[in-house]
Amino acid sequence: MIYTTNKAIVRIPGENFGQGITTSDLGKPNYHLALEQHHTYCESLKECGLELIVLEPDLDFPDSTFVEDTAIVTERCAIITRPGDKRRRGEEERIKKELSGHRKIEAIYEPGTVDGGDILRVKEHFYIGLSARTNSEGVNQLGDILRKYAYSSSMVQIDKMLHLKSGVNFLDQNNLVIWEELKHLPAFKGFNIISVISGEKYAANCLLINNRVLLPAGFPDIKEKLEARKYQVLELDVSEFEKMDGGLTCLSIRF
Ligand code: CIR
Repeated sequence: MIYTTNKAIVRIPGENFGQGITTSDLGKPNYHLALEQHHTYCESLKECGLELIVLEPDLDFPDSTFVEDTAIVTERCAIITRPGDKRRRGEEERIKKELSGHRKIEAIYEPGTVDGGDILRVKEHFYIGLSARTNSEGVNQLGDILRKYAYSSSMVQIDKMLHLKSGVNFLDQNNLVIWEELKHLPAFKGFNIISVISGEKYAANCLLINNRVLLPAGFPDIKEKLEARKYQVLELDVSEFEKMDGGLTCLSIRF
C-alpha cells in the first residue's frame, strides 16, 4: 500500500541562502531566481493536490529551506532529526514546533545524527543511508523508533553522494529511480529499475506526488524513461538549489 500525502511544509529561502553549505562548483546562486524557482516549486506541489504550510525565511540558518533534512514524518509519528552538519543544528527545533500539532513527536539524540535526505521510504520499509551526515548511532536510533511504530528499516552504506536520496528514489508500484552505478546494490534487488545515466545524476532526486513525477528540468533520458512508464512528468528548474547541493525532495516535508 502507498500511503497518501496531502500536506507539505516548505520554507522560503532567506537572502543569505548562498552562504549555506555546498560542495558544488556551479557558482553562487542568484537569490531572486531562487525565490522564483521556490515559488514555482510550491505552486507545483499545490497543483499536485498538496496543502502547503509555508514558513518564512529563517536567516539564522542559510540551509533551512532544505526542510526535508530536519524530520521524517509518517502516518504514525514525526521523527525530529539531529542534522549531521553542526552548522544546521537548530533548524530541527523550529520544524518540531510546526509538526507537533500534526503528529506524535519522536527525536534523534546525541550522539546520533540523521539527515532526512538519507531516508528513503518504500511502503512500510525505510532504507537509511549511512553517510557523512547520518551516523551509525543515528541509524540505530531511527531503526528503533520505526520498529516501535511497526515499520521495518535497513541500512545502506553510501559514499558517492551527499544523501541516499541524491542517488535513489522510489516512485510507486515497484519502480525505483536509481543511478546506473548503484543499481546492482543487493539492497535494491527485486525492484523495477529506472536507471539514471551518468550525465543525468542530478535527476535521480525526483518526487512522485499523486501520479505526477516532479523532475529537475533538462534531463531528457530519464524524462523519456518515466514517460514510457506512463508517468506524467512535471519538469522544474531548480538550478539555484543545485548550486547549494539541494534537490527537489529536500525542499519539502510531505505528509
Ligand atoms: C546541505 O549541505 O546540508 C545543504 N546545502 C543541502 C541539503 C540538501 N538536502 C537534501 O538533499 N535532502
